[in-house]
Amino acid sequence: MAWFYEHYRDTSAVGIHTTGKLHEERSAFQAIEVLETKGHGRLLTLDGMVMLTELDEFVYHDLLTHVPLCAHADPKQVLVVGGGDGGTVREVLKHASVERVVQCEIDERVTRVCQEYIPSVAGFLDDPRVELVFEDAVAYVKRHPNTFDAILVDSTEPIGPAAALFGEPFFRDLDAALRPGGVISSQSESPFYAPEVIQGLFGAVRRVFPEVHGYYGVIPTYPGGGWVFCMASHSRSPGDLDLDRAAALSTRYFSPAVAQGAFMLPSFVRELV
Ligand code: AG3
Repeated sequence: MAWFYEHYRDTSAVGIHTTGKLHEERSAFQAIEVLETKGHGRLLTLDGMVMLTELDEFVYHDLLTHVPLCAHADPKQVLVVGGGDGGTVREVLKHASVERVVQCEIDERVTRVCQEYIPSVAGFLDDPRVELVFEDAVAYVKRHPNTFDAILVDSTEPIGPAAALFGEPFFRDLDAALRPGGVISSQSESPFYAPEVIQGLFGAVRRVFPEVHGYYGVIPTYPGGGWVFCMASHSRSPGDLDLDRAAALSTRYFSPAVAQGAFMLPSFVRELV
């Protein structure tokens, strides 16, 4: 039995006990692997980095999705940037107000592989409200001004094509793609191992949006475990969270208390956002 390790910045490693390889390929964009594990269900890696395990993906997908959607007054049109595994879309679909969710993923192979091997995550993409787009979200967003109520940035590490998803020009385009009252969220990396990525991202977002709020959760299979998220808009703040809607969702991590508590940041995280 082999162990999978993601070595992080030559500083630490996440280790997961694997029991077999279900799939391995090199797409036009990256190496894609799905591994069976002893205690984490199935594991998806891209270029050797953990994207999700079935054990803990719910924490990440709940936070990225339900926090901004519950802060929005009435989200109908939602865009997921990246997120090719379908986990964010699965959570978006839990919101009764949502009429359409577009998943814009650059690498179609990620979605197809997850549909085949990780149906607990990708098995909701055939819902009639879902539209799958396979192209670089940087270009897609530019062509869709004033379209979405919420845009959820489910990116990989800021390397290669994903690097653009952490910069000010992209957030300006997201702002233009939002309808009035719109809100965005973005996964924002590890405060232990990538503090400068967090600072860079929040700095860029603050130059575009007046309301910018960091929140935090623990995803054990990501480097360092603790993980930061960003919510931004022109008008919506944590005080606008609809706690009744939060309570009505069927979720394993998210709850009204979590919706509010996630914004209560440890001091060393507060300094970064
Ligand atoms: N998005 C990737 C988060 C970053 C993980 N980083 C790492 N393992 N070094 C997750 C995609 C889930 N939809």
